[in-house]
Amino acid sequence: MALLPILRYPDPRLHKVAQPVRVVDERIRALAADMLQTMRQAEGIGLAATQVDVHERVIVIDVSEKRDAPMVLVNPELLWTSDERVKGDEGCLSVPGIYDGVERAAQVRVRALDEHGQAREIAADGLLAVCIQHEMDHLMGKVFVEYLSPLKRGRIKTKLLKAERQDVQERERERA
Ligand code: K1U
Ligand code: ZN
Repeated sequence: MALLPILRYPDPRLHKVAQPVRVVDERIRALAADMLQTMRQAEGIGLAATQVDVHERVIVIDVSEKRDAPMVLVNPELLWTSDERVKGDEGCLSVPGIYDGVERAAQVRVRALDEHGQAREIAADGLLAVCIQHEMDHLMGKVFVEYLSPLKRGRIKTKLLKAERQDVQERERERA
């Protein structure tokens, strides 16, 4: 298994649209295992392949309290979303340190393949429903900050670009 680098907003690769997986094989199982390890190490509850610069429709999620119930969703499709909406704060491993309110469907039904290529249907509410929608947005090239006002988004972009520049300078100082 390997830890994968997570792309950071505003990296343009976060806006690529992921392609369907043709076959769920060892390559996809290895990708999912690496993504789960990366998600756990970053203390996230979800991760989309887009965020690790792989543009295929794979997401991993674990919203369980003990983080011991991982889910792998390949080629996820939303079958149904409730009319009821909920607004809650979201974070994103590609937008570190930023949390803001996003409105989502309160309940969803999703069809996906698991890591063995078996078709599954999942009925979700609460944090799982929110996380599924957040990760499926990533596969469509959408980052949660795009739901925020242009003013907020601009401030977030500036802040993260500044942090990125500081990181680069720090690494250069360490190497010198
Ligand atoms: O996609 C990602 O970057 C992962 C993201 C998923 C997510 C979090 C909150 C709402 C919707 C989707 C994260 O895991 S960020 C970390 C985080 O916010 C969190 C961590 C532990 C418990 C609860 C939230
Ligand atoms: Zn995210």
